[in-house]
Amino acid sequence: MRIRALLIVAAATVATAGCGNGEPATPITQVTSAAPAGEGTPAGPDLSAEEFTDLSGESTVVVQARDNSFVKPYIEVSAGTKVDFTNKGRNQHNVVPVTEGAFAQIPSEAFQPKDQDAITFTVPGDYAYYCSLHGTPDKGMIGAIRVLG
Ligand SMILES: [Cu+2]
Repeated sequence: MRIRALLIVAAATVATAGCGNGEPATPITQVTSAAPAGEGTPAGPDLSAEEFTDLSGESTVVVQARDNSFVKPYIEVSAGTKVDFTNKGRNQHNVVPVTEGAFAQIPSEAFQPKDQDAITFTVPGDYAYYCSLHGTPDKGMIGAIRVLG
């Protein structure tokens, strides 16, 4: 009897949770979409001349942060690939998308030496990033993930 009563309470809670104030629930996803190029897009690196290492077909790939560069800096992956950013350096780094909000940035507090943080890229597009401690959006410690459709 006691268990059944608890289940009923739980079901009632679930039923009301979604419609509290009438606003649609906002899905939380790590990767939203690559912002379209054009007005309002911050200046990023020109990727047209860069050689991208083809890692398509892998479910997980690793990008190392060293002192002070990303290895490999330009990679091509399939949609849905998990990219493990690993700090192999002796200094803290960070991973900041050039297009704000293109993906969740990895702050330096979470990217000390030996730290690893994964970002799964699901939406095709180019995701340029940089370490703001050792670079700018188009110079220094920079890289890009090209997500294929
Ligand atoms: Cu850095």
